[in-house]
Amino acid sequence: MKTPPLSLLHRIGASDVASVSGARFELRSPTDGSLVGEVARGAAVDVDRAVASARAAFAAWSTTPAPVRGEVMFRAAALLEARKDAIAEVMAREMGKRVEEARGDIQEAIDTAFYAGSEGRRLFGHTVPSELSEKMGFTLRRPIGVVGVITAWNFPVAVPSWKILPALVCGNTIVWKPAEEAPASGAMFAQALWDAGLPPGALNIVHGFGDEVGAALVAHPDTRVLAFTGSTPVGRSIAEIGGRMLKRVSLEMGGKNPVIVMPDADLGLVVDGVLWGAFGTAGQRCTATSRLITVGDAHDRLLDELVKRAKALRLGDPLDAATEVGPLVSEAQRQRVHGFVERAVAAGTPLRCGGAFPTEAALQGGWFYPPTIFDEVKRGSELAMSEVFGPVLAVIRAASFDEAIEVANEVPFGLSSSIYTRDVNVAMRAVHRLESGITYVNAPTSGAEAHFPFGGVKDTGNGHREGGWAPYEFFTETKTVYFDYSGTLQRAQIDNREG
Ligand code: UN1
Repeated sequence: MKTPPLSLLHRIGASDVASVSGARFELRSPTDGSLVGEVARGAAVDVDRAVASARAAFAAWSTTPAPVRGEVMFRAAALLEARKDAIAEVMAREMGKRVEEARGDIQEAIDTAFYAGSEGRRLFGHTVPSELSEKMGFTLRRPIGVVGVITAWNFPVAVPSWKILPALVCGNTIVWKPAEEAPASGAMFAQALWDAGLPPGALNIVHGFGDEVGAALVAHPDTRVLAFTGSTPVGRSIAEIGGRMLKRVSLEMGGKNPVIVMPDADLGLVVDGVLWGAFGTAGQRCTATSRLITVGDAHDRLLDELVKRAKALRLGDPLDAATEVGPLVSEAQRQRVHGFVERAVAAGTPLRCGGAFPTEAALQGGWFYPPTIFDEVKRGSELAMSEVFGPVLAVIRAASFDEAIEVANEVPFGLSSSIYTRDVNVAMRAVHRLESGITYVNAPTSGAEAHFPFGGVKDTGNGHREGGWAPYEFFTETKTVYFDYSGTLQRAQIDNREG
């Protein structure tokens, strides 16, 4: 099954263009190292052109009626549906996600497109009585301008859709830097929008690397809004630069998501949920389950079965339907993950499975890493505190519910969390006490749906949410309108106090 390498260019206005410098980079499959494509490698000058294109497109797009903007989303959703298999295959080839999960990634964008399309017929403001007679007030939402979007490789279509589709429905125009590890499926997502009638320039793409394209996009005086998914250090620097330039910045960053298992939990359900949460997408999710906090004797009744099932997960080609865990995205990522494992082993942490590069001949061409479980992980240790972004689960014992909550909350991140229990009182207490933007009850830490707010607290985010209704606030400015139809000067705070 040899597919010819792709050739990806930037998209600026209506044209596919090479970099001004002519530079390109290679996109290689993490499964077998084969050449997936060659991609234009952008720089600041390419970003300048793309931002100019987005600025030029703003006048017409921002004054297109929002319901009409929404109709583009509906048409794009239909095209994404029709192209789902083709995009999923490219996604699996370029970044190693299993095809079934890749299809889910694209479905999340389709769901987001339907939501965004219908939001074009809402974009509600408020109507509020005035304190003066024959006067009223209301708010409306105005587009802001050019949005710079920078996204990660692990959800190459879903996560960009969370930013790009609401931003467009709100009337903004965009310059997007897809992740350099997954630009091809991203470009296919964008193509659906253009084919759906999105006018040239409303969405521009500049491919390339963070320090060359991302940095230029962040520092450009004409990107009034920045929306980023990636690491906390990069997000922090975007917030610093954006802060100085008074940009609006939305950040979606790391996680160290816990599952708490109470002794009364349905342990079969826990095992299924933890395997999916920890090893789905080879653990390369912001929402991955990376800590399993067991309360009391749940630990001993759970662990052997969990380890047995983790060992049985089948590593392999993400395009093969029988595969349960695909490769990691790159050699650098595999080395990074293995570094965490080596340091934990050196510290004497009991390794229950995984922890070494696979030896099977069929897996030698790619960046495979087996599901890895460490037991008796110490509170405060590196493995208990740091995001690994790979298939590595840290099991931590807690003596009580209170201690489990303390453990869950003692990391710098706060994206997702979960508790398994049959006791509704305990579940509701956990919901209120867990420091995270998302909490699941009797379900794993991954599984966000497109119509709910998504985002985290502490070092995971800066207070914004994607998904559902939240981004429509973020991507618009509120205008307050006072409408006085009295025909006289009415002074607020003064004339209504005359008695
Ligand atoms: C991410 O990992 O950046 O809930 C997004 C989930 C997915 C989205 C994850 N629906 O895991």
